Amino acid sequence: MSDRYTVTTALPYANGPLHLGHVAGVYIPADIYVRYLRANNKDVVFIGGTDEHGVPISIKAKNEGVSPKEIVDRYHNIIKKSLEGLGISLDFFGQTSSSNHYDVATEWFQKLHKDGVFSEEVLQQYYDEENKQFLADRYITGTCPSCKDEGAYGDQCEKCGASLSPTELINPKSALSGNKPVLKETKHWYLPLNNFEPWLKEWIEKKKNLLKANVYGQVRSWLDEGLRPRAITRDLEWGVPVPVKGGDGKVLYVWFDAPIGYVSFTKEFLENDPKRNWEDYWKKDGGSKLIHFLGKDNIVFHSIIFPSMLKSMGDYILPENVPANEFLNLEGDKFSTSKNWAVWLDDYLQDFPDKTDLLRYVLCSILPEQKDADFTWADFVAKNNNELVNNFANFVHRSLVLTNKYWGGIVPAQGELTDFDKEILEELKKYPFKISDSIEKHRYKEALSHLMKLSALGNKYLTETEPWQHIKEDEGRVKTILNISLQVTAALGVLSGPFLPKTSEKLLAMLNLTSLKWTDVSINNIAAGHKINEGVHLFKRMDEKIIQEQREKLEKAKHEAEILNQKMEPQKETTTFDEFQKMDIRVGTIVEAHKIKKAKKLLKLKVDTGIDQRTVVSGIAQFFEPEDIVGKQVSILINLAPRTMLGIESEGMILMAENNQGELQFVSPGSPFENGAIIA
Ligand code: B3M
Ligand code: ZN
Repeated sequence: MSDRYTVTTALPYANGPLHLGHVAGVYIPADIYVRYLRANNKDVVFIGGTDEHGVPISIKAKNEGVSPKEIVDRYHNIIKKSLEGLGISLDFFGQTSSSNHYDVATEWFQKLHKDGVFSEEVLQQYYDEENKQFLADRYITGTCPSCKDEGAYGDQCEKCGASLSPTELINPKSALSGNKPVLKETKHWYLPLNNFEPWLKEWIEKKKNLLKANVYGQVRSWLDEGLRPRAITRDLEWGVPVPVKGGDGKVLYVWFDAPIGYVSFTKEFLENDPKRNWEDYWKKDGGSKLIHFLGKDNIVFHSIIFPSMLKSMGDYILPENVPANEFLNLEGDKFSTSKNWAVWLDDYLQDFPDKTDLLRYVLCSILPEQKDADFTWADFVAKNNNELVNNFANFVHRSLVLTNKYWGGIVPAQGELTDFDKEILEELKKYPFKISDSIEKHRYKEALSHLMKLSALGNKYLTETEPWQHIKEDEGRVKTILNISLQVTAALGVLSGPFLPKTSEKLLAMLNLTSLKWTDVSINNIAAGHKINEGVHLFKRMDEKIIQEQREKLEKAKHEAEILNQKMEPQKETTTFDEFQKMDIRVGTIVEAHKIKKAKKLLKLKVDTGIDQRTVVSGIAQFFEPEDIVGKQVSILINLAPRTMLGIESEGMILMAENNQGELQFVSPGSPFENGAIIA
């Protein structure tokens, strides 16, 4: 292992809080890895932050009537606090809207521009004439050419996942005005990925054995399809301004500036550090290994686009590995912000403030490393009760309690060893290596299962040797058994550190052990004669009613989102009082109602308007039976110009209320009222 590491976590967009999907895909594995490296005395920087550009952020700001900066600061703080709450041990959590980031991204663009890396193209792009704005990415919607979904965006169809360009949309519409956009000429800069293709192919092939199969497969298929130049500028206001001639009114594409954030944040973090220099973590001379943690939708950016940028910068290192994860689902369905189908990290921390290690444990045990995985509350409670309480905490508790009970907390010495004792110690010796090996291969689920097998081994040892049965007749034997149990317990204290940091800390404090290092964990972890402290339960049994409570909470949030998402008809244009006064609306009573042959939707009504009795044809047949509405009081517009429908002259209109589902209700007086009364 080289001794220096630059570890990054993909930067979530700062327009919402984090949910467990983000946490499982990126932060849990990254934090385990970094804690492991630190425990092995490696020199690490662990860098994360929020991605604060891109159209969705501008749209959210516009909808709320606030500045984009206000939005990104708000969510940056929420995200940062929740990650700290979960014990994600990032060294620095930056913002791509910071002035330092603007400086670094500007330098990169200028250098690559000067070196002739980019190509330029003048092209036709959609433009909203009312808002005087080009419509990049999500500012334009329309029908997806692949699946025909009507809600596709200019960069992607969320229904079928197709990646799109705005001109491919059928019936394009501006997300700003709703108008049909026009094509207008504009100039953009491109990163000609095609130029990097031969080099990328070679580089990826060399890494084939190191990369996870899902990552290699995705990169290979991009390369096999052939790379095309990719636009790296946009006609937008919010973003890093394009810092070269002709760049007025344009900004860097969010995906160009965001990965540069890893570099700018490292720089900001180490700015005032007299001992460490940011360049050691990014330039070839420093020899650092760059590891990017991310979800599968970000693979191409970290294994094709950003490496091409790093390579073009000349003296920068390239990613050593890109351990991307698949997606986590929730109770069988995809996490969805818009449908509010999510467990939000900040919510979890509020509901379970003292259960952060439990969440880390559950997420690590189901990490979507090779394929999508599912988080369920039933599994959450079961894992707590069956694995953490019954296995891990139970073993630790028995070792500590018995030592305190028999010898006042003084670690007893080993006597003569039986074959079984030797077997246990032989096994114990292997665990630090097993766990290290899995972590270094980015197999975190497997690493955690080794840890749990070690505590199961300890449990089995105590259960089979039954020291409580022998304390009276053979104290020497019991001393050996407890000594060995405490060797396993101490190993668990250190080896659980990357996965369960708080538990590890508590356990080591109970053992009164501060000096044991990962690299020293073997069979002599705690010395005879050492004084330990009282043992407390590390995990508590959970009531199964939590499952129901949390499921109900999910359903409730989803239902609330459904109501919010119901599309209300947009408000009509302003009218005047005089215009409104022209309508003569009266209370009337339906005195006759008949079906009309060959017209499924229409009823022929006779209405008493207080002035006369007149015929009205009304499109309500699908909702009301004639016999049910005779005698009903309604509102009727009596001065509507007569219209003939199916040969029947209609002399007015019955007012109806219509909801989103197209259901109808009469607009009637609250209690019986005179026919002919004026409604105004
Ligand atoms: N913000 C995309 C995402 O959250 C993007 C990652 C940037 S990493 C440099 O999925
Ligand atoms: Zn589609």
